[in-house]
Amino acid sequence: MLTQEMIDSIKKVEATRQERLTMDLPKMSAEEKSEVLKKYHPDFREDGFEVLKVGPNKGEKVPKQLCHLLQGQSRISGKNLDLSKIDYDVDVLVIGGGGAGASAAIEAQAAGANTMIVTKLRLGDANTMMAEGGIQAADKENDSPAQHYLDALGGGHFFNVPELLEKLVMDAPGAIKWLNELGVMFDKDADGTMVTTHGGGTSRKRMHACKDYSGAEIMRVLRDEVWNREIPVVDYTAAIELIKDADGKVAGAVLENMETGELLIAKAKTVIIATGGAGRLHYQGFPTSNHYGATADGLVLAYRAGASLLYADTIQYHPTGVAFPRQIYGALVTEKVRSLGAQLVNVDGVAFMNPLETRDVTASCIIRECSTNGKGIPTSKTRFGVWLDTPMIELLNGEGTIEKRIPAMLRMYLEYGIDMRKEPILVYPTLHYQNGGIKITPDGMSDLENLFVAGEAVGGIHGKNRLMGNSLLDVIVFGRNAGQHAAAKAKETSVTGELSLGHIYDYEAEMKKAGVEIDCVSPKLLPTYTHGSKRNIENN
Ligand code: MEZ
Repeated sequence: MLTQEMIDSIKKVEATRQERLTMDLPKMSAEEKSEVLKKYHPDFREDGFEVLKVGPNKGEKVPKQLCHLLQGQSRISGKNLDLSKIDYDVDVLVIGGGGAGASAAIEAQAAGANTMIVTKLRLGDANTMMAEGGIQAADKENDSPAQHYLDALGGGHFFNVPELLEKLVMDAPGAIKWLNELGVMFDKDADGTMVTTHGGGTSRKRMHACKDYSGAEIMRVLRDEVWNREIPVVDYTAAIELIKDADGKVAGAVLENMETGELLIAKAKTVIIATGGAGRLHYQGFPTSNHYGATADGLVLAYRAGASLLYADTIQYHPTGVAFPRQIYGALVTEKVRSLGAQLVNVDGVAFMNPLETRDVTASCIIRECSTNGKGIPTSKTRFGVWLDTPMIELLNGEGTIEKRIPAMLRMYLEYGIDMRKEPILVYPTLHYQNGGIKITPDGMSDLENLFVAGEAVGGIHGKNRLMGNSLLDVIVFGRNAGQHAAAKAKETSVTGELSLGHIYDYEAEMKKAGVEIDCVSPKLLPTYTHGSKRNIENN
């Protein structure tokens, strides 16, 4: 039920709507952006971070919850494991069943490698499935990979690793073609031309979409392809530590059956981590748009084994998470809503910014509006939101646009009696993406020999802030890339001597020496939602 305060504010939004329809909302200057980021972006809140005491990134700050997990107690600690008893023996072991894992497995198998996917939930239970707005690729005549590169570089504050970004944009048109040929039903005009839109920070319309369930459609097709190819999938089984061989090369993983707790050994010539993000760690008490399994497991496994992280202190808060109703608090309201013309409007009916600034800037401006400026709309005793003026979409693009272009969003709100075609919706930033992750080279390999990484677990592609649609893209580009290189590497490598977990014991010894106070077991695998932990997301 809308409160009286909300109803009164909606009247103000309606009163200014006609004038705002033709209003040109200016973009912010570099100085203005930098100021608002420093003041309001959660990445700049010192109390949200802790400094690592051990490992390759010792001395660097990372989000508190991640720090505790990276310095947590191993799940194999105190357990007597027989590493000579091998349960699975493959060429390429893919850890993770989302878009990156599936793409990697498809390519690895196509290259002739004996490939297996292991996933703690089911194939497709991943952030890829939750992605809504689309996937970027410069494949129209007025666009080019160079233009795409410049947009993403600016969005990433010039921190993107150049070789990784180059690969992302150069391989993008091929990624769309691959998906299209596999059967993804992209939005197309009557003549078959792909429909493309803008996203925040893009200079060309290059967002390809499948309505507002682009990720689900892509995952549907990738999952079918994995099944059609009969690639083995071991589900409800988590990887809990990496295994090395006598030469220190990564050579498999310890697995834990999520139902029985049984520990299993998978030996592999190469391993691909495709475990996704960390939204379910609820950094700084934020709600999240992420899948239930997003608990940074891959980062923990790789870090303990000695792989470096890059930009692990930069997190993306999607500007428009649901702020009301509370049943879907934090769920994603796709950026496409703003691409289609909806403005961000405060309690007084004022459009306070251009809605297509980059995500970090937009999220910061919303936080400013709801905090210092006192222009947010209360959604509970402690929370606020701002309006996303969705009826503008129909006025700007014609009646029926919302149903045609963002039908899932329309349905989600109708479930709660809110018709976004007629009334604006309330939004607030939600924890969406881990910009940083495990450091890789363009062939997808981490610092560790034979350990490859793909998807959201990678750091560096997007610099310190990713643009919309570049995540589904990196999942495909770097997923396929890791699969191809891991398969090629598997052909020329062999597992030497006995399997070992010595690196885990060395890391434990390093933590003891550094006086780390261990307060959790990691990887976390699943989030804990108890009454006690409810306060995690109450602070906002
Ligand atoms: O890339 C994303 O994160 C994306 C497309 C999200 C969205 O707003 O739909």
